[in-house]
Amino acid sequence: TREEIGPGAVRLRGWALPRAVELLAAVEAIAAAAPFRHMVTPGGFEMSVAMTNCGAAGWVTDRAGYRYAPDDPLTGRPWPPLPVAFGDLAQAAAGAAGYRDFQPDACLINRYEPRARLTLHQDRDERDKGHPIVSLSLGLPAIFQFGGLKRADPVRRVTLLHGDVVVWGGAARLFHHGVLPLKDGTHPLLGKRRVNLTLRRAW
Ligand code: MD5
Ligand code: FE
Repeated sequence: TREEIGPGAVRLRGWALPRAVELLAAVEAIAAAAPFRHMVTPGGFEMSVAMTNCGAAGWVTDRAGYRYAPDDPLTGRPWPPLPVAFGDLAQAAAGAAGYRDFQPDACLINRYEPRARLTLHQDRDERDKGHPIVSLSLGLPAIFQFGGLKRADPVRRVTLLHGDVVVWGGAARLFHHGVLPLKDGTHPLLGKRRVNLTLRRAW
């Protein structure tokens, strides 16, 4: 089911369910080459969410700032390639939401364990903010919050479940958003974890 949850933001409930097992196998393979790690913010805080990337561009943060980088700072090697299936899935989801010809070059993979969270922020490190971001949720449910262009704008909460896909485009592309601390639980496929894949056009 396709629901507009904000201006330009479309949730496709359960859209990735038929592909969940294959997506998770691909994530395992990526993490074997580019392990999940807790990056440090420019302010010096270790993030509670563990991250890795695949694709030509990978999102990184350290004391020097936020940016996209061609190489994994942990291994010194390029990020693992973006699986063709990820690109195809993202393009199909973007198309279903009304965004033509989406060609991602980056996939940030976020791993949440109980209590991990993402504080309210905007995604501003991509060169052309005209491209949407496709987000796929797997594992434990998350309470996602999104507000508006201004940090102080009121926030709405939506629950994102295993298999849900959200395409963030239009005005929502630059809305502030975050994830509340993950509630404890056990998912049949992922155990005590939530994994979110964001497919992006970084460069
Ligand atoms: C997550 N990840 O669930 C989210 C999904 C991130 C991040 O926020 O930066 O890694 S992406 C949600 C998103 C992206 C772009 C715009 C908006 C939401 N929005 O306007 O609300 O791990
Ligand atoms: Fe974000």
